[in-house]
Amino acid sequence: MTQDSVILSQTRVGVCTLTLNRPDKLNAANDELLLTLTTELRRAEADAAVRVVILTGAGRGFCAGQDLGDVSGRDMTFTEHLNHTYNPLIRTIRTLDKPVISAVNGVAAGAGASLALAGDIRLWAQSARLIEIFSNIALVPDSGSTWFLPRLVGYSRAFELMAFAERVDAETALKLGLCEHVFADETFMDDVQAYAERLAQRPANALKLTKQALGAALTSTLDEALDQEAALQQLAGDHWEHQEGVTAFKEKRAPDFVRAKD
Ligand code: T3D
Repeated sequence: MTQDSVILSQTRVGVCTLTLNRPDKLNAANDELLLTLTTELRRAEADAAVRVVILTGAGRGFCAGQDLGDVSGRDMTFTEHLNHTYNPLIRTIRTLDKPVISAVNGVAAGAGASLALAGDIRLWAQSARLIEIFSNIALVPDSGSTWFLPRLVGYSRAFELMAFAERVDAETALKLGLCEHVFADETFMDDVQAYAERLAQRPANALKLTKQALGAALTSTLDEALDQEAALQQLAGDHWEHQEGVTAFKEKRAPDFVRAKD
């Protein structure tokens, strides 16, 4: 476990857990937290021992968005600040060549809601809630919320959630498709770790390329997506993982995508 004042990092069985660590403020984000988190994500990407990354929060919150105590006297405009901190973080999550799980253990508000939505997979604790809270302080949703939310729930529902800063509980989030699974609070991080370890057994190269293909397809035409699939399939097909998958099928055994080598 590496211990930092704002981000805790621990790697176990191929799974790196990065924990936002400002529990007294529900992990509200200051610049140090945002920049350190981005650096830690890149570190996890470069570490061959890491196959899956979990983002979660210490204490009872996931992330309460921008630390509002940290704003006055700032020597950056809003635009500069977003471009310096939140936007690189969100881009890093979405382009990381490993799956990122948002493990939403508690309230996710403002940019914290964006962070909760940014993961490739979103797992929620029963008591988690998401609030597009920006309009309460007369700001525009940022850090990707305007991109993520309408794609998940449709334009008008997204607008309503943003306009009224509605609280979305876990049951509603599951119905709306804001999360894939909800786990009991008591066993949440054990359940998330077990899920992540299962994901870590899957073929890492194929998942990296799948993430790339899905990311591109979200903004492409069908023709472009077909071309992209054809190009990426070559990279997947040439990789040892593919050989292992086919061999395992023929030998009627489970494939070993972690230890098998070319
Ligand atoms: O570049 C830019 O700056 C623009 C980017 C903007 C991105 C954004 O995220 S804007 C949105 C900022 N976030 C908020 O407006 C959320 C503010 N927080 C809340 O409304 C509530 O705390 C929650 C609804 C999230 C949770 O409510 P509750 O009742 O569960 O907890 P609480 O008692 O309000 O908070 C617990 C503590 O955390 C409390 O401190 P205290 O009184 O015990 O010492 C509270 O002040 C602190 N806290 C919560 N959120 C923030 C925070 N401190 C600083 N900044 C926060 N965002």
